[in-house]
Amino acid sequence: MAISKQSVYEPLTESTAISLALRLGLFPEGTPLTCREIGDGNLNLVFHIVDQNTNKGIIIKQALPYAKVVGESWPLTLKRAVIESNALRTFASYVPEYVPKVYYSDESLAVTVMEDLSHLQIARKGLIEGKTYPLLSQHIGEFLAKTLFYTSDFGLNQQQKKQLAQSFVNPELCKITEDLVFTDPFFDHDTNNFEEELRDDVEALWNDSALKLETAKLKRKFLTEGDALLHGDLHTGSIFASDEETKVIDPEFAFYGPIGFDLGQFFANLLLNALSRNEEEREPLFVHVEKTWKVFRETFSELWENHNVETYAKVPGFLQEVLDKAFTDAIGFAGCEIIRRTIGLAHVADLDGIEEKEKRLNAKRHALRLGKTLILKRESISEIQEIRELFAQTAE
Ligand code: SR1
Ligand code: MG
Repeated sequence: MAISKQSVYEPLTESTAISLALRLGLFPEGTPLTCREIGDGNLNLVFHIVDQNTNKGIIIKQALPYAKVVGESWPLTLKRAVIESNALRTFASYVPEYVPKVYYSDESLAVTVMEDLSHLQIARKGLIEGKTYPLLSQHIGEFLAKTLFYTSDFGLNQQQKKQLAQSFVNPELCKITEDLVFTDPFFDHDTNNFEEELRDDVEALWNDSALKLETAKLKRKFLTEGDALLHGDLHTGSIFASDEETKVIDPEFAFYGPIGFDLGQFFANLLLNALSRNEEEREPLFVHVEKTWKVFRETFSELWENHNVETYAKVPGFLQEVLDKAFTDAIGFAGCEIIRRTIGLAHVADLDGIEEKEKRLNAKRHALRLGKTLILKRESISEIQEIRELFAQTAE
């Protein structure tokens, strides 16, 4: 679908978003439409447009030329909108059931028009309310195994893979992750944000050279390894869910990176939710971590056996080597994500929303110990069930 004249970027309002939807022919002229800006993320505008007659809607997402969470002082490329719509389309070619349909995208307006998922709930919100989403780990395990396998050198021939990787070079958004996940929280940097009562714990972390060395190794993997097309920001706020359905949204951080990264971010955000719960309510989160890995491993292995285009695929031990590395890296990346969501720039409502101060501070101290342990011990962890043991051991 094309719009008649060349679009010029300007941030949409609720009223110009309706005009755009009509201009695109997504609703017949004269349809009674309502529009609300519902973006609650760190970076973008999100408009929900609904036909009052049918109650059917669409979403128009627009990138702003700066990071909303900080303000206009932090300029940010609009190209991320193209990355996002292309990533959604690429993922849809492998797992259409796990991503919203993209109806239209426009590079100059930095918009992606997509399926309305308002019958689902953002998984972070639901998990904070105590929901468990029984199929979440089955779906995310499959989503990750298929998208990572089919965009890697195991699922694509090397020429196609390199061309795809080229179209997902995403330096500005990767830099956000390099800084906010892998660097700033481990140094006394002005982007950090934590309660003064945590200062001793945070300073201990800044002075821990063993931790810094292991984090440097993980950052290097993120900087240099281009295994497969990643979502790049797979926290529970990037997932819509219900008891039956799961949809992954917001892949504006997509790029070619290490296979374990998305797994690690997802594990971390499940564990951050577990940290916010009372002990007796944590089990569903541990089960999700374990099942995500199990489903990922089984699905990836099945694809490896039946669809691998790499000549060395059948060499005994190669699959195990790839899985072992993804597992170890994922645990380390999870540790970095837990630490940065606790003391870095972008927090999570799971922890910040704990109203009672002592309880919140204790959960955050536990998060810092758990994150550090996952980074330092990742190479000696061989079974996913060990994560729940480390969670318990780092409680006090
Ligand atoms: C300035 S952006 C802060 C965070 O929000 C995004 O969702 C990413 O997680 C990023 O690190
Ligand atoms: Mg996002």
